Amino acid sequence: MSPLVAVIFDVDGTLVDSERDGHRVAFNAAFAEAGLPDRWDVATYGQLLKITGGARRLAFWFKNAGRGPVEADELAQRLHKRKTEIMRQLVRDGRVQARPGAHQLIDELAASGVQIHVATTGTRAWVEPLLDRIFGDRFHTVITGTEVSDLKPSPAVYLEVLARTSCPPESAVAVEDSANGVAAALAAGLRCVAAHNTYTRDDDLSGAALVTDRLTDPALVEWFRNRVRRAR
Ligand code: XBP
Ligand code: MG
Repeated sequence: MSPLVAVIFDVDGTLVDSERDGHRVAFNAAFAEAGLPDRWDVATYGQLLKITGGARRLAFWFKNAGRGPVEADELAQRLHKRKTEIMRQLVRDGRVQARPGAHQLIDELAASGVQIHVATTGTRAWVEPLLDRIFGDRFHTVITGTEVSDLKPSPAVYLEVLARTSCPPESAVAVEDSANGVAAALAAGLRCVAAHNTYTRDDDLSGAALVTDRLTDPALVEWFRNRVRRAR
């Protein structure tokens, strides 16, 4: 097995618990401000998470509600812009928290000399302040949905990290929480470990080398320790 040189983290649902009390709240606030009756409850939002990317999620919703494709896309773009501003404010207000164990895992990997990167579908305008606020200066390369033309399950965001860091896929591992994320990592040729959460516990994560329900799982910590030791 190739030595572990880099670990690439997903953000939403993996490093932070951001969906239910972050993005969902921001989408609903944007609907309300625009005078629209649409609201996403916790269960509905869970279903919509199958569509990655906030603007694509909105467009899918509006089309499903019977709006024409052009109107749905325009409305989605406009609302997503506002949703992104609201999400930035939620981040500033400290409403999005690290997933338990995220700091410890990052600290241990950093101490072992592994490079740590981020590959997310989310928008850079909220991703950057969020990572700065919660994790500080921990990440070497951060690629977001803003820089790539195709979102997970496309491998584009992972391929971009690998290209920019000149890292071969067999020397890196992705950490994900969802079926779309695992599919994206595997399609980029990466190994992947998955820590699902409430929203993704029924996702098919079987392509991952290890599946757990928490970042604090000793099996996950041990999995990395073994590979880091081998790298040295
Ligand atoms: C996360 C997403 C994102 C967020 C919302 O998926 O799909 O769209 O839900 O962020 P992953 P934006 O964790 O697989 O990267 O509104 O900025 O898109
Ligand atoms: Mg995710």
